[in-house]
Amino acid sequence: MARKTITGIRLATMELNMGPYGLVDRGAVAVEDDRIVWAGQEKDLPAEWRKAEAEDFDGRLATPALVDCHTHLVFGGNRAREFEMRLEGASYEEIARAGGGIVSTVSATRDLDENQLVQAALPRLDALIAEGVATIEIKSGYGLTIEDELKMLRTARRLGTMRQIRVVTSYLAAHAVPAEYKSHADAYIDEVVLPGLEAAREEGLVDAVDGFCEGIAFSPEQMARVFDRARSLGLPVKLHAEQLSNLDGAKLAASYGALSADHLEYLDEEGVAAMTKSGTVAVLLPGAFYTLREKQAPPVAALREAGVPIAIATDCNPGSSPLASLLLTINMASTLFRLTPEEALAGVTRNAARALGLHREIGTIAPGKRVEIAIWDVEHPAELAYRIGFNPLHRRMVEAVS
Ligand code: DI6
Ligand code: FE
Repeated sequence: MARKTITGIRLATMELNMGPYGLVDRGAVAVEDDRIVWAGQEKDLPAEWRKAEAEDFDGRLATPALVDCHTHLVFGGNRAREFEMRLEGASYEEIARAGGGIVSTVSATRDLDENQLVQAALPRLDALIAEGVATIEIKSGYGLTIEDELKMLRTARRLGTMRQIRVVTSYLAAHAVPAEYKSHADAYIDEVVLPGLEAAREEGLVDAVDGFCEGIAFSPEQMARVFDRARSLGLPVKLHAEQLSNLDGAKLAASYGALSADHLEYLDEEGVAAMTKSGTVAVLLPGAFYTLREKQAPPVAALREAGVPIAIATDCNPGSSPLASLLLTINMASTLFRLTPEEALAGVTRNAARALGLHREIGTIAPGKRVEIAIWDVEHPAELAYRIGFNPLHRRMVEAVS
């Protein structure tokens, strides 16, 4: 049994009901193998632990390792030309309807094999790891054939074996209607989305089922058909909802007990109420809001008031959020959405873990949780939200099961 202590740290445990950030000055953590067994003030460290091997961090800040709970990390090509077109006046929706947008990344992704997709995704993954990320969610959704969706999910799983990081996958074949099914979205669902889900499930490639509920993608009725199949397979669901307009996607997701509803710029009061009731996490994506120069911010005050857990994520993707920095995302969530730095940090730790259904395992520093801790060269946790383009990570501590 590997026992050790971590001392000389200022602990932002991010535990609820422990005051701001769950802060413990002059803190210490005791670990056994891959589990935290004790956390508190160093002076209270139980006697049995005082003889254990100790690693001292000179007063640095410790937080739970970060969780990026919404990414499209695996894709081919890039969309810099589309970025230029938007700057020349075209809107995201116009580009999508003209066959650009998501569908253009689909061609670039279909052209790559699994090895090439791994090579394309690794630099983005490494950038996130360098900022203390230890869990990442990765979606499919740029393949849109059964084989290409499976290829994306296999790539995601493989990335999880190449680095010390937990990869959680979401099946997102209902991301866009591919050109070969133009105006035949229902046939696409029947012939690709549903059988692909069965195949991916069979191969152990799916942790959750996602969709894009929007005028340029799938209707709530169509998403309900996908969610029915997820339910019959025992898979949790989540949804890109209310990003560009309000189709009551969050209500639909909540009615299936969704883990999360994501984006939510156009969420209304009824949607907030439905999410409150189902315990669905609101995943806010300031990178997409910023990139698309969206004017309407998600209803943060209403979510806060209703007690809906708020997570934030990079949404790393080649179109609406070419962002591979979770630290910058924290800053954007505070500046653009007015999340407090404490809410923003909870959004990439405790609540992001909840959005993935992993809140019993990770997301706070507390007995029973896994040893996934980030040590930072800062004094106060608010510095993580306040700085821009600065990475103060000192150490990402991830104890693998031995
Ligand atoms: N909403 C988004 O912001 C991403 N997917 C989605 O459903 C964008 C994906 C892309 O533009 O490639
Ligand atoms: Fe997304």
